[in-house]
Amino acid sequence: MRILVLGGDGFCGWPTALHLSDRGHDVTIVDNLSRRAIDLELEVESLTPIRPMGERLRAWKSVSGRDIGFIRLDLATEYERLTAVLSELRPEAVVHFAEQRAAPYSMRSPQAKCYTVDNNVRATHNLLSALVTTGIDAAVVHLGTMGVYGYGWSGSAPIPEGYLTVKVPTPDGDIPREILHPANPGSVYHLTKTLDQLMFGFYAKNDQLRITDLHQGIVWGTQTPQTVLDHRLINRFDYDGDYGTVLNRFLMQAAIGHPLTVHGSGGQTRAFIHIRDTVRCVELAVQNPPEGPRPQVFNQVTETYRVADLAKLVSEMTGVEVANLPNPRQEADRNELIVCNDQFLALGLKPTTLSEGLLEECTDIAVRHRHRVDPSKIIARSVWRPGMATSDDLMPEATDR
Ligand code: NAD
Ligand code: USQ
Repeated sequence: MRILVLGGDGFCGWPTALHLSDRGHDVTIVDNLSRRAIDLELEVESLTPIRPMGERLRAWKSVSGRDIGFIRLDLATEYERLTAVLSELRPEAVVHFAEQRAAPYSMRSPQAKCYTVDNNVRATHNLLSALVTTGIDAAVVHLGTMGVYGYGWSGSAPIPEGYLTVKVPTPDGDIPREILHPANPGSVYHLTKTLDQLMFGFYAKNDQLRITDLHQGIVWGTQTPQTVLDHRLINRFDYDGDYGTVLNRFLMQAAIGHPLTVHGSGGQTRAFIHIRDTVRCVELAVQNPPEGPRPQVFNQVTETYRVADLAKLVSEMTGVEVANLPNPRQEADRNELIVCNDQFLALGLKPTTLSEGLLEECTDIAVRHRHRVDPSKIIARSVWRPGMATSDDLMPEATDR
């Protein structure tokens, strides 16, 4: 298939582009490289030394013999160019990763809140409108988030895949309806993903766009079978307080002997998926577009864990202590989370579960690149409301180097 990977320079997009190319698809990456620009703004770099896009693509050609195209384009602001690209390439599938994806970054300042809303909402809407304008009937696969459901709203009831069956009371008795699961975002970033859902519903109903929204959990790990083929293909590894996600942060912290930064009690339960499964799930979604007049939602999740239990696991594996820090986020201190993921399992996904081998692989990467860590970037300092407490640096001697 001809596939556009929007956001294909990012943590999930890059390995997905390689995976799809490896499977014989004709892949073009569209990205404005804004994630690299945000690294400059935050004065932090991926723990792994990611190469410039041109070098990445040349490396892929040399190991695989396959070409991946690249178009530098801002999906949120360059609507005319987007329609031109769609008309020229006529993709059969479009995978949409191209949004500002960090919850802490989205809360760090009024400017970051506005940027996240402008960028994400406009990027998604531009894509949908451009597909209608150009008449391209591509399967759209969007990377959404488990966070649209919120945490704790449904207690111990399993979270369904997008739609909830409810009874609507009428004078003639209750009638059953399937509604979009109530949105309960926990950050401005998550809020944008709930808005995406409404746009998908409208464009599926009005224009018959074929859309799959993947409600993905927290992605962990770094490498896939393709990114290990050459050091220039290495995937990015975010460890800083804004973009680093919890399990990768713990593994990196263990590699440098930094106490594991549990926010609050660590009673938060979250859903996880390994990056190897992310790329497989996206391919399954591309191959299985919806048939009906509404978006299809898959929960792209393989396991759930409590943050404190992850910290305990990493601590026992590495001997590094756990630190319970003030939580910079406005979130429940403890929640249950049971998630349905039957659709991907039915499509043949064999989940990669959190195993010591994979944790060690990730720690190895962190150990190999630990000289690149700036310990002053580890503590999460973006707060949900002004005045919320954050921790001081836990390794000030290393920070002052
Ligand atoms: P990332 O920031 O590493 O990658 C996003 C890419 O999109 C970047 O390369 C960025 O430059 C590009 N981009 C952003 N705005 C753009 C625009 N307006 N025009 C063109 N390109 C643009 O993020 P990621 O971790 O790879 O996440 C990808 C997607 O998956 C996001 O939408 C995110 O919400 C979703 N997701 C990620 C995770 C996770 O744990 N990383 C979990 C669930 C869902
Ligand atoms: N946490 C810690 N210590 C840390 C970092 C995080 O205790 O050092 C806690 C947070 O307070 C939170 C949980 O771990 O309770 C998860 O935080 P995270 O940063 O790993 O994940 P999150 O902010 O939810 O965002 C990530 C991605 C986002 C994606 C989301 C999927 O950045 O793009 O949408 O995971 S989900 O969480 O399922 O909504």
